[in-house]
Amino acid sequence: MRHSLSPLAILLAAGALSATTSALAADQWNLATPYGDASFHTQNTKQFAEDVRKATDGELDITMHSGGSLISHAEIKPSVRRGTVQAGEIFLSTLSNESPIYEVDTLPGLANSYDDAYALWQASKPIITKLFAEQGLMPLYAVPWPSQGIYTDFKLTDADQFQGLRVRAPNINTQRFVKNLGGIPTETEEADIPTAFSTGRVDAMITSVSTGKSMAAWDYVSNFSDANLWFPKNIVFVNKRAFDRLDDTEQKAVLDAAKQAERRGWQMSRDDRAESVKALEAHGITISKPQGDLKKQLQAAGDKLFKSWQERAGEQAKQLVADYRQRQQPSE
Ligand code: PCA
Repeated sequence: MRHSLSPLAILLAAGALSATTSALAADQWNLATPYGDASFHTQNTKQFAEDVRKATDGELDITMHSGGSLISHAEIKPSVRRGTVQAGEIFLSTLSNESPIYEVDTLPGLANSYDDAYALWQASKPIITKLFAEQGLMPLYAVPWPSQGIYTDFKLTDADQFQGLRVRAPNINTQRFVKNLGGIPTETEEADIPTAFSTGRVDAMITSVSTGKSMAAWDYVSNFSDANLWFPKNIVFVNKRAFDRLDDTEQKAVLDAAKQAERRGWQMSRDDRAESVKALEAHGITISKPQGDLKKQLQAAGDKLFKSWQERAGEQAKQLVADYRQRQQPSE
């Protein structure tokens, strides 16, 4: 009988080998992300790895494993905690079962523009850094997806159309939002979207124009309701022990490149949003803003979600929102 090794097992074996044979060789890090090469997030993080390689003359070599090729999304954070891999990228709000803090970038009506989303990240960063530190992790940077909207294979004009509709959702608050509207939420990873539609497991989805484009939404749906729900983020983070093992120059290179990646990533998100809108329209997707009744119904479903969060959120989460309100610009 043949045994095949998983990519992770091969990687671990190779790591053990190089650690014993070449103590003086460059540091090798692995960084796992669930998102594919077509995603601007992945392109940004690849550039981050490249910048670190250049700044350290190859002394810190970060290999990206994209598209969930090494570790599944849910296993990335536990794997970085254990140090199986040194770094990872995840969709931050998938951590909302750990703390209501992780829900703040999926709350309707809180941040409706990139500027707001940035102010919210500035207010969140110290608390999230602390929560990560308690688990031996260190955040490097966070970058938002374009705001979330609703894809359907009909023109969405009234929340009644959600009755019995199976809607793909990428995190808990999106699922709650769908439920508030009378739909049936189904949690599906981004990479599984095409299969979920083609096997008839879902009829509609909530995500960004970027994911709509990279998952070829036009193969399954005809309309995008640009509801501007929220700007959820990806976060890139490292195992703190792995970071502490680096020398000063390498640590500085990582932090500098992270700073640049954050700045570049926010711009890439804006640019990708504009390009994706064009691509969706070129493939025949009709994009509209919710109007009239639908607008009110979405607002009501969102308000309900926000209220329930406020009831569950502790003092720290409430303080975060207060801090955000202070940082928020009057309007974009
Ligand atoms: N794309 C990812 C996360 C949010 C987004 O816009 C997804 O839908 O899974």
